[in-house]
Amino acid sequence: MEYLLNSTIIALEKGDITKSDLDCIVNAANTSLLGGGGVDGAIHRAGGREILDECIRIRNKQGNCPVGESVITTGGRLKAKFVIHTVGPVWNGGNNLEDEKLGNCYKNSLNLAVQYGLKSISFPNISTGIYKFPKDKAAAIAIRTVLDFVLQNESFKKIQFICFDDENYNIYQEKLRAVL
Ligand code: AR6
Repeated sequence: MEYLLNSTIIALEKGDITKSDLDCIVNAANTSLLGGGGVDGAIHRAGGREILDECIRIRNKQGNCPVGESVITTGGRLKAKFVIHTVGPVWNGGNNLEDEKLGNCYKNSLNLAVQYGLKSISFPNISTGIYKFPKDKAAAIAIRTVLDFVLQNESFKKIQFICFDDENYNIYQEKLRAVL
């Protein structure tokens, strides 16, 4: 499913983000940047050692990556040239700035992609797996943050939401239909 907002295509896909051929994919990482399960594990497995080596270099330089912030590495063996690693909040009842932190993940990742001159980006459903952020709420934040960004910044050709599970896909489909 694709929509046009200003000059940016907003796309919704179902599937595996490691197969994406966009300029960059976003990883739902953790503060250590050293890999993990879920989409993080899949990206490191598919992209290979080069990604981890760069994560280790970044970590040695700046320490842990704070929640809501993003760093960029090579895409290694992936089709995507770059991976933007962002750290989503763990859901902890909703009164611990979870919404704001999740919005920051999307905003900071988009800003980093712009800094690197990247024209297309693919997002997984950050925090909605192991970190247990409610999917409906997470989708609303992701969509609002991305659309707000696009209304202020025309530099992306394509921004994709890629959903691994049917539940997220159906939620995104409904919400995007309602606003675009
Ligand atoms: N492609 C796209 N989406 C995927 C893929 C894939 N290959 N695999 C899983 N997802 P999660 P989190 C979806 O748990 O909740 C890691 O251990 C999945 O269905 O990967 O942010 C990190 O190191 C879900 O909708 O990330 C952290 O410790 C979404 O990706 C922790 O998990 C996010 O699920 C981060 O937890």
